[in-house]
Amino acid sequence: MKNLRVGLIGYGFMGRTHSNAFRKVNNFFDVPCQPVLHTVCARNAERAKDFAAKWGYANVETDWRKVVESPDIDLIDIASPNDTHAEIAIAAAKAGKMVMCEKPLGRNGAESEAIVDAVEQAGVPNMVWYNYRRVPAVTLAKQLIDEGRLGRIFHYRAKFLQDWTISSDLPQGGEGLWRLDVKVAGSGVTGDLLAHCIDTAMWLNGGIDEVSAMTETFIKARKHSLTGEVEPVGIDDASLFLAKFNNGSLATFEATRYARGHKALYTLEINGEHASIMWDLHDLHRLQYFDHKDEGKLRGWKSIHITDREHPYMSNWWVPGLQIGYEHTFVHQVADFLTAVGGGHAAAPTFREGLATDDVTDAVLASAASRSWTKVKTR
Ligand code: SOE
Repeated sequence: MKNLRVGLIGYGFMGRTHSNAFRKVNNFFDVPCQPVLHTVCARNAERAKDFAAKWGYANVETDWRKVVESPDIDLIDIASPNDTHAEIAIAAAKAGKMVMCEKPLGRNGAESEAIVDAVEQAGVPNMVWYNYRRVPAVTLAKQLIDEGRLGRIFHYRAKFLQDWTISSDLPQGGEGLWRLDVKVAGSGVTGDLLAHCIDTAMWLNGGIDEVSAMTETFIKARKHSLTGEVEPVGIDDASLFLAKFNNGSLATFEATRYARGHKALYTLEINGEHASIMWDLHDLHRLQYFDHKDEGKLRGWKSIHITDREHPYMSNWWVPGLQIGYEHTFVHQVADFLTAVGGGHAAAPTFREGLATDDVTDAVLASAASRSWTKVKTR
């Protein structure tokens, strides 16, 4: 089996989810390559060393350019803050490396377009870590839709609710809080949370044609962790939008970090002509399914426990009835990436698909700013 030497840039929460996936994938999936944790790169050398020791990286580096240029690295995995994605991804592509990148791909469509151009010109495999596609229940939803079981789709409804930024004492910027700094993040919940909902939605139900959005920044100024000054907040704290899909179906999307009591509640519902689907991240191993074709007196919502061998990915894990969780979605993503690369195929979601999501988030922000319906850019 071929070794695939990984250079990880960034060691935060996402660096951990990715590292765990690289380590586990060969234990559970028959894939053509074996990821080797070659180098972890981050600005803080001491913490990078601790991370390397904990996760098994052989080397530590503080300059990402050295990792990108190293002939000993095959794959650059970008898990650093959003403002670093474009520069690293473009350099990695030019160096002929495979590139994986955390979501959102860029801080906006223009940045993502430059990244897409770079990987497509270089012809290197690439993938964005939109991990929720790889929740077995969500993958099953995709199969059911593609099999035509829902028939014509009328409605799509998605929400991603959190509550961790309600306190006005919470600073913006710096490690752990860069998601609140618009210069680093690009946007607030639109790029951080709605991007997940949009990626899943377009995968399940096709492209989005136009949107009408409303955003709000509830806390207008916060102390910046790096400058110590109270500075205006440029991110959206909440973002809601109506959308029309290319297939004619209507949608509502909502994301906020101000829904007290909700830590990471991603839910989606799809209503078709024949059947409906509901899914909830807090109960991620279940798919709620209603089929109008069922016999009348027994017709009702089914709660399908997605743990059987015929469910997506599940034959690779334990035995029927035993469920898996959040971290496994990243293992699935690595497994799919390695299988695709081994077979000479593109691994979805490609950077081009990541760009399509950023085009929608751009339209959402533009619509909120102009208070009008806005077409999503077509490419
Ligand atoms: C934000 O809190 C966050 O960590 C996102 O950045 C992730 O993409 C999401 O999956 C969970 O929430």
